[in-house]
Amino acid sequence: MQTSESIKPDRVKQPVLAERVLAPLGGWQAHDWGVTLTLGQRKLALQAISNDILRLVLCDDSGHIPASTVAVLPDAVQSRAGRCAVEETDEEVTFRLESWTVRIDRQLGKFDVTDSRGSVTAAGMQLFSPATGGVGAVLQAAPATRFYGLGEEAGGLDKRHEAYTMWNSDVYAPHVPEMETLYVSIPFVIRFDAGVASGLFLDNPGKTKFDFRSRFPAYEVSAATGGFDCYLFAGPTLKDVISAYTRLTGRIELPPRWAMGYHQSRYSYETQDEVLALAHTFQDKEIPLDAIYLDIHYMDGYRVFTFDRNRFPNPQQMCDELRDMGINVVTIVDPGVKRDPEYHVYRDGIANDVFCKSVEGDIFIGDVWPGPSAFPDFTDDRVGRWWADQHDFYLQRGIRGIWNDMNEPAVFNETKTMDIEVMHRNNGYPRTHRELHNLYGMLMSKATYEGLAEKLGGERPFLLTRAGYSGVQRYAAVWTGDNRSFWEHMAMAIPMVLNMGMSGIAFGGPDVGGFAHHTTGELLARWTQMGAFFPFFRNHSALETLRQEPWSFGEDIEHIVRKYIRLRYRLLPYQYTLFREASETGVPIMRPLVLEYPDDPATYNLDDQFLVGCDILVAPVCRPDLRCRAVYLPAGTWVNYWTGEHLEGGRHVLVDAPLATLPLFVRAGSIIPVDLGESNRPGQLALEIYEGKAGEVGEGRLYEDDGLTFAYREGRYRDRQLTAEFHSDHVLVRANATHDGYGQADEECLIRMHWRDGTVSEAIGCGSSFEISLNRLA
Ligand code: MIG
Repeated sequence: MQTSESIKPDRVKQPVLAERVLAPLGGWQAHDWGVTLTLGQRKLALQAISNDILRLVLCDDSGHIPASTVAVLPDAVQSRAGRCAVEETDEEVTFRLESWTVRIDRQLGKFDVTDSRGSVTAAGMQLFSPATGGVGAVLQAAPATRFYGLGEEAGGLDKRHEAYTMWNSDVYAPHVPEMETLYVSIPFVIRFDAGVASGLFLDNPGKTKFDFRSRFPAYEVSAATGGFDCYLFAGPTLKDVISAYTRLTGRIELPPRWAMGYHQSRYSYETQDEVLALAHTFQDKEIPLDAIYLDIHYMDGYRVFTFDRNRFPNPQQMCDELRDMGINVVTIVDPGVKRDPEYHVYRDGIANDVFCKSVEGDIFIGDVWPGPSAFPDFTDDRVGRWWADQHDFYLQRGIRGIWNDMNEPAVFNETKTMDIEVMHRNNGYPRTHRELHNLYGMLMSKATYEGLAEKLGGERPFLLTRAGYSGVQRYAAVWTGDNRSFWEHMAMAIPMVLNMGMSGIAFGGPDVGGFAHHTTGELLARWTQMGAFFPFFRNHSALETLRQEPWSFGEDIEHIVRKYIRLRYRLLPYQYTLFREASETGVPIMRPLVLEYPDDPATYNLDDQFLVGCDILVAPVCRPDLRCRAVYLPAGTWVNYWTGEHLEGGRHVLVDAPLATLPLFVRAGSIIPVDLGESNRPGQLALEIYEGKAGEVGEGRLYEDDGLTFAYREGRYRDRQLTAEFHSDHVLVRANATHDGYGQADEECLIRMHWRDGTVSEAIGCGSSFEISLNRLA
């Protein structure tokens, strides 16, 4: 605990800014892939990857371009052979690579990068080597510049005036806005100036810093170890930047439908009987549920890939019984393998030489739940495959989902992690843990996901991870770790998950209800209302905290919680389509308003409400006893989901929010596909249409497949373009299958037209494509 003494004047350290700028510009050499130039003592390579991606990378001491990390998809960096044109003046040299222009001040080594549209992607950029080692860059921005992205960080939406350190850390407490580091490191930032966006990704899995405070309005990105391998992304829109970044580092895979449902977790459901009783309670209370999580107590003395025989005498039978109820089991898997010569996984690991070692060859042993443990070296593909094979243990028992925890990696010691001098094998290019720290969790996820994908025989895996690095979105959903049952943590989950979404991690969410501390009925109700609209929707709580299953606080709260869990299932066809879109384009499912309304400054740091796709606006209540709240409605007309009232946007409105009501709006003119069954098994499909202005055409999309397998990759899916042409007395609704590889020809779809006056007309659409006119009721 700190006291006021810690800020005694003589203890405040002055910031050290001593550094060596890489300058002046020396010679250069054009290659068929780009250009290398000499800056001070170093060589910098410029490589145009595409019209919207430029790579700037410092060569190593022998003048070679270092290999990209696993974050970058190998196919994405095949730079196009392109000539580099050079123009010189006494002061500057201009390099033109494809559509990119890099203009460098000879003396200062300072450069501006402009994209094909002439838009500045990096201004006044200067590379330097800090006195403390490593390498960094200073870039100029304007006082009004906004910064988004940076993955999972605490604090608000706009990162201006903040500073973050990327070093994956197990932070049990505190998750306060000033936390500079959390479990996940995404060294990617989007810069946004008056509606124009560009991006920067520093691909370095060691410790990196992003500082938007110390040199304001300039900012600094730096790496403590390793090289400087940086990608710039052209806009002009935020979506363009996200799409370019995720073309480079990958997009989410479409998860199984059950992964998008409601999940119930607890540290821990401790016995087989408890788990089955839990499932039956959900069934009896008609609260849909897709997954139950088994936290560390299921194991035999915390040994991964084992079950405690007394607590779980027959896991297979348990899983079968749950499967009949439509419920999946997700087991936690930590990386630490107990050092125990009588434990087969440890013995096998030793026999196969898979554990992390020092350069001298000693196995690194760190304390975690099972006591002294060894850690697989996931930097070696061979080890990844060994780890994946261990999962046969779960698959054989009917378990389909895996939850990776403690993979920063967290260790119970002073530094909270692995010895930084551990020498990772890294597929034949050994590097210290210090240099690769932030990759550990992502590589664990990669090994697990790839193993499951191979073993599941065509079924899509579901994996949840706590730690990660850029690219982790290809393998796992990410939850935000050990939050607490505080209203503040509920509120902070919004900008955290929004920024994760803008950083490629479209599938994320917090522990609903809060993990540590004790929730209340009111907090659980409000948090479930909100959580129902996040991509990942799991209620999880810690040992010795008050129970927080939906029924834990009496019937009134149970009623509210059930209503919103069911609403989640009702809207699943809409969400499912958005998951598909995220997997295709990288554009997140859950969006800050600025993504859809980039010309509206009122949205630039708006982080207490959000959009799901572009048609649903959610404004959660994040304070106790509050029964109404101000909601910002952006331009257009918005329909109050509960009352049907049409409201003009471009302003704040005060909205009623009794405890059972989440302020929820639907864009007028939108077409929302829903599932009237509201359960974890697919039911009757319907389209809810909200009247738009006469003369307007509303648009929507509906993507469907079997929800479980990769068959969609072979064309077994149906994708429909939906339109609603609004006329004064009728609406013309069209569904047009742009791909028709799934579903029956005579399948019916209910159409519910919500007129502005509150009346609803219904009709039935038949088959994949149809056209139907519905008249306004007299
Ligand atoms: O706190 O496995 O973030 O979700 O329940 C110690 C026990 C370790 C941390 C995870 C939390 C999980 C818990 N784990």
